[in-house]
Amino acid sequence: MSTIPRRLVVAAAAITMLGTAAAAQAAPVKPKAVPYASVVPAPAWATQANSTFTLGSGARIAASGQAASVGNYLASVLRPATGFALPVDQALWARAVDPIQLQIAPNATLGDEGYQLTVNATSVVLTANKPAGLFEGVQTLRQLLPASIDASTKQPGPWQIQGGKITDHPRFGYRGAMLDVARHFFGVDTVKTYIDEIARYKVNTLHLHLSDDQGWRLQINSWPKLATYGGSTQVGGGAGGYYTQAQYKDIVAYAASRYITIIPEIDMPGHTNAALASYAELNCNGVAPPLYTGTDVGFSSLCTSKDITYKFLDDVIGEIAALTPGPYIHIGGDEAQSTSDADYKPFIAKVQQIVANHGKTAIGWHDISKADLLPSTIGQYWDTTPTNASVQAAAKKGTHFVLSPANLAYLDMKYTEQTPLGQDWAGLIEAKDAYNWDPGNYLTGVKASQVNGVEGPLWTETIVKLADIQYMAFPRLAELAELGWSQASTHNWTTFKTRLAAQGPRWKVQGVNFYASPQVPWAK
Ligand code: NGO
Repeated sequence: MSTIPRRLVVAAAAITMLGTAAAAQAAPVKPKAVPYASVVPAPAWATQANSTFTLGSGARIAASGQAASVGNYLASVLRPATGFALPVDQALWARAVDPIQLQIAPNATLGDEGYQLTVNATSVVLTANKPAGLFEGVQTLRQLLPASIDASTKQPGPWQIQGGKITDHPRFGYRGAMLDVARHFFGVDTVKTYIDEIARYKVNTLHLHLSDDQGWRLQINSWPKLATYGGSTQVGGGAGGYYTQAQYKDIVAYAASRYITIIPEIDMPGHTNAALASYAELNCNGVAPPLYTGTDVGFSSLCTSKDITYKFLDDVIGEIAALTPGPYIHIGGDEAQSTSDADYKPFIAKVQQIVANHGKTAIGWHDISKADLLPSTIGQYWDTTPTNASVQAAAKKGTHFVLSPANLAYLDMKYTEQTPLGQDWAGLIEAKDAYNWDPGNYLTGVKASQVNGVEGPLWTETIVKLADIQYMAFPRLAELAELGWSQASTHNWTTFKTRLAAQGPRWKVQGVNFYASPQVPWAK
């Protein structure tokens, strides 16, 4: 029998463990340069060289003229983990001597968002036609650094980048995410965090679903009760909320600094209970219904026969157009089950014209293709089968579409039956399902040239906080972003899943709550 008191044995074991931890700290595993083949979305063209660039503590970033703001952004995302000062030189002489150089340089093949990245032992040179291209190139550069670069506190490094060259540009111009802030309201900070997370994957559009039966989420000065009363609750009966116009402008400006266009949606003529509850005169019977906190759809409709309805819409769309620099206003148009087709078609025709009168282009869920559309009006496809007669008929007349098939692109669908959040009406969408389709040839009767791109909508009936948004969006939004950006020739689940796997450690470092799908061989 041992004579050593038990509590001393435990203490000794603790000391040994501490010793082991200290030893592990003394010899940290050095992060290695990342292979080019792990970048998401896959670049159009990439080749690796045998050299390695090391970002040193004295490094400076040259970014003059139009490149300056992206240079400042690059420095700001690299400073926390490196702890380096990374001054940004705006003088022209800096181009030749600084190790990191961002330059605007004409190159016809790169378009508005393309870029070229050249890394050798002594320099990293990023060139693009436009600042947007530099911004997308910076996202690639971040992924070529070890995952610890994404930490918010100083990490040991070394900060190496594999030598090589990338020439990259997107397949589709529209690469979007949608956040439903109506079913549950999300504050400005949550939206900004989501903007930063989607920007990493070269998503360039954030569609905000600003109104629905359960809530109206944007202050409208000419109809103030929309927000103060119509925004006062949400699914389940919580407090709801709304953005003041100043807060909305702040979101728009923040998104613009990440080269993301905000598309505001006011859903109509259905999904309008919050507005109908706020103003009795918008109802055909002149009686305001109570606020609604359930999750049914299809029960509400604006009164399409009243003049006041169009005065209301002109005021609302006018205010939103004035607050929104982007070219689009989304008019919803989905699930108008309480509006007859005879009322629905002229209503949509009138509203798209109101949008045009305010200098914007209308987008609507593909249900609007039942109506006579202006050549500029865009449909957003959300059905679960690739064939739809009115979509085909509109396409024949030239309508363009953004693709969000609910059984492939809806971020609120569960991954598996066990997923604690989300819905399953359109099916389960595991990681492989989200990737295994081609937006270019998905819709029957719609040519690839009529597909503007893809969007991942996140409806929030069951989503209440940032961690929920992240869990449903990642990895699937990164997958959809790849379908939107990468050339069709790169499409291959077997190689893609390894690239996607490299994102896992990055999300962990960033504190992004993602679904660790068993279909993906996540990197440690
Ligand atoms: C549908 C419906 C939304 C729901 C969503 C849930 C469209 C365009 N309208 O998509 O109101 O929130 O499904 O998945």
